[in-house]
Formats: sequence, structure tokens, C-alpha cells
Amino acid sequence: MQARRCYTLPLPAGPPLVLGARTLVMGVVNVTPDSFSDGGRWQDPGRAADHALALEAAGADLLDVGGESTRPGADPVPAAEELRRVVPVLERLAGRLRAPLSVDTSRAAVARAAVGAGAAVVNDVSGLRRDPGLVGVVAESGAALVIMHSRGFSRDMYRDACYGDVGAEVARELQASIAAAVAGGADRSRILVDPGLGFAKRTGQSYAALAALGRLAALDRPILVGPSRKSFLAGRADGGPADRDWATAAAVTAAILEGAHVVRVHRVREMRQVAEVADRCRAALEARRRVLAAGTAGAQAPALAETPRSV
Ligand code: PMM
Repeated sequence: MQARRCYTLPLPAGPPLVLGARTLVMGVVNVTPDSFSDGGRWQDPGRAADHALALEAAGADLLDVGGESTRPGADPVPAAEELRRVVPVLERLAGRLRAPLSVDTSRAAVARAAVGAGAAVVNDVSGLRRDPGLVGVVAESGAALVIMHSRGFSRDMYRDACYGDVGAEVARELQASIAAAVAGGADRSRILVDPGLGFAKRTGQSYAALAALGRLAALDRPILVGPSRKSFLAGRADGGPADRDWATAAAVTAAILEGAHVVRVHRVREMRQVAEVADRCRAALEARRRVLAAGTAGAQAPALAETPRSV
């Protein structure tokens, strides 16, 4: 475990995103009929907006609105349909949230409309490979950009799931995407990176990418991780995506101990609790490491801020 660096990301409006002091929780709002976990639940724009407001009330620091399923095998939807799903939700939320809005899209046209409707973050699961125009929208608008690692696209992503060293290859490919973003005019200080758990990665490869999260620290950008309910978390008695929240909690904890700054999840209230405890564990482990490094092994680690409890 290494110390987590702190970053302050400027956003087009409102206060900057402060990353590293505590883990931020990004709530998922999928306005799709076919997402693997919550497809069809929030298709009505009013219900989707209410869901976003409920996630903020539950403790979300960011809200990620998406209009195209990225599950393996999903067919792409036309841009007009993605716009029709996402923009009315963002418009309904404008001025009603403190948490910045993110749009989960790989298309420039959707990113442009979303930023116009108030999104402050563009979350591109294609890592800038799908639409070369997307980086221009980010550069012009000053939106923050999440560059997620993947290979191929939804329909064929497992074809390229061949790695010698997952952690090293993910870090190298993300580095190349950052360079492409900067060459396209994006501000490096507004970029986050994401190892893309489950994207072009089979089960063992997703765990390897999670275990190698520390390698991404070399990119010197904040790290976002999205393990929520994914199939790599399915245990022997798996009841489907909605049955994977305990497993998600384990992966969220591992991600935070390995350096994640933001976790993207469906169950915000619960994962906020998990993140708080994982942050306290991080702080205790870092303090203990400092004590050991100072050569005072056996001395007491500095006490964490205490909240008195009866039990
Ligand atoms: N996963 C999904 C969609 N978007 N974005 C980022 N940055 N990272 C992810 O891991 C990610 C994502 C797929 O999950 P969903 O269908 O629950 O949204």
C-alpha cells in the first residue's frame, strides 16, 4: 500500500473536485433498457432524475448518467437515441444537485449536449478510442475527463483480453490515452484514469488489474474504479448482479486500500459506509507504516480521530 496522492480538479462550474483526502462515491444512473445490473429501472426521465436525487441524499459525491449499455455483447445505440435518453435527465437535474454530474458516453455529440445541459465530467469507457471528436469537447468545455481502459468495444471486448502482465499493460495503454488527450487539447490536470474492471478483462484479469492499481500511481492522475456488481464478483452461489453488493463492498475496500480516489457504485448509502471504514483503515495502515519507517517499531501509531461509541 502506498500513500494516496491528493488532487484538486477544476470543473467548468462550481467548486473543484478534491480527491484523495477521502474516497469519493460516484452513483450510477443508467437510463438504459439493457444495462446488466439495473437496465430498464430508470428509463423514464422523471424517475431517473428522482433516482439521482435519492443517490445524492444517500451520500453520492458525483452522479454518472449513462444512456448506452456497455455490458459485453450489447449493441451500440444510435447517437440520437443516446441523446434522447440522457439529455432530459440532465436538464431535469440542472440546479437541483450539489454533486457534480458526469455523463457516461464515448460520443462527442452526446458529451457536447450533456455538458451544455450541466454535466461537469465526461466518463469515456472507450478511453478516447471510439470518437476522436470527444477530446475536443472536453478541451473546449473544461469538463473533467475519465479515461477508462478497455480494448475492443462492447460486442467484441473479450477478443482482445490477452495480457502478459495486466497491470503493466493497462498502465501503458492509459498512459498513451492520456498523451492522446493532451495532444488533442485536454488539460492534463482534469483527467482521471480507470483500469476498466470487467472491460476486455476476464475474471482473473480483473482481479489482477485491481491488485495492480498501485501501478497507476505512476501516471500521476486520480484513480476511479468501478467494480459494482460486475460478473467477476460472482461467487459460487451467485443470484445475479443485484446479489453482489457484499462482494462489491469487498472489491471497493480492496480498491481503496490500493489507492482508488473514486468508486463508481449502484448502492451509494452502503458503499459510502464501506468507503469511510476503508479510508480509516488506510489512515491507520499509513500511520503504522510511518512509525515503522521511522524505526520506532512497537511504538503506538498516532490515534485516529475518535468518535465515542457505547459498544
Ligand atoms: N462500468 C460500467 C459503465 N461505465 N465507467 C467507468 N469509468 N468505469 C466502469 O467500471 C464502468 C463505467 C458498466 O457498469 P454499469 O452497467 O453498472 O453502468
